[in-house]
Amino acid sequence: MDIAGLEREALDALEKTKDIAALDAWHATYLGRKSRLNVFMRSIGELPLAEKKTVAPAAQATKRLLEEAYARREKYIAGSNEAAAFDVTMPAIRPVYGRLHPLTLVERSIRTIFSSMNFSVVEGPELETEKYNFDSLNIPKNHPARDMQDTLWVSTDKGTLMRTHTSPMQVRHMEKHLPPFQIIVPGRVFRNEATDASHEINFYQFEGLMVGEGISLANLKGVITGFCERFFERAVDVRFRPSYFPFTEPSVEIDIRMENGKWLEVMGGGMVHPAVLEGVGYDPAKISGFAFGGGLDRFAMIKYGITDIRLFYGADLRFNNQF
Ligand code: FA5
Repeated sequence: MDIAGLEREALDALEKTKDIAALDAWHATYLGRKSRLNVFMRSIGELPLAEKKTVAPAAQATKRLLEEAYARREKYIAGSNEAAAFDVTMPAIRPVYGRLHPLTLVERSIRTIFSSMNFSVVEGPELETEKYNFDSLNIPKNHPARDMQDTLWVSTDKGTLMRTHTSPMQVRHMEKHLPPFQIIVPGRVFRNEATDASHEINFYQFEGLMVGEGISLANLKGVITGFCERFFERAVDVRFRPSYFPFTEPSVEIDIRMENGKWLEVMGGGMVHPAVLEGVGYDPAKISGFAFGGGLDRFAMIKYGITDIRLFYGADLRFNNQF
């Protein structure tokens, strides 16, 4: 038998196979147990020794070559089937993109606006001590003012609580810095109170504090009004009402008129109480400051026209994906 002729014939036939069935048939003919090549190889043993020595290696070489060619062809056919299965005219699968939560968007906007007004952004601990959350803010033990903010105490650690407001950072910052400075403190706060459309047990505040010489309530009004106009990108009605906080004197509550005409309380604020200034070693005769604590969720509600604060925490993607 002519090995070289068989090899050429097999390679020609291989190139004509277009699918797996044809390839299988080719394998049976040229490489399988009953293939001509195999039958021939089995008969080599009967050849005279001299012939055997040349024919056997040639037959082996052909077998290897055909096996390699077969493997390549198999890959090629599998690949071209994959290409056929991929229909480029099919509509694409739309990737699901993550989105930023509306409270994150509002927090970022607050950071940006106050930074541009030369405020530094600092953060404080959510797990606070009674000392910073109440005592150092001129809220004595057993004073009814403590009841203004229902507290979640940490039962395993006496004197430890989940901060009820961001105001403890006023004192923490003043203890470590000398005026003048101005900061904002965005952060999460916790209160043990009943929820309704404008109250959550877990919500966000942003504290503001500006301390220096000659700081007055007029500065607070100017900063808050300027901030609101930048934040809402329109002229807004801001109302300052007299109020009471133990750590400010005088104290104000700040409301904003919503689109439905109703006023919503968004902030407490005032002039830092002399007792608080003295507590951190400042001289109240020389140094004064204003502070405010804004309800971040409330600002988000007004900005996006949301009438129930609880929607922010419902983890409903139909809500979250609208922002
Ligand atoms: C305070 O928390 C004071 N620390 C604010 C302050 C800071 C006064 C600095 C003076 C100087 P108040 O409890 O009123 O105050 O809360 C401040 C704001 O947080 C409110 O105006 C309101 O916008 C928001 N807020 C209060 N309670 C809730 C609640 N349960 N859910 C959502 N927002 C709330």
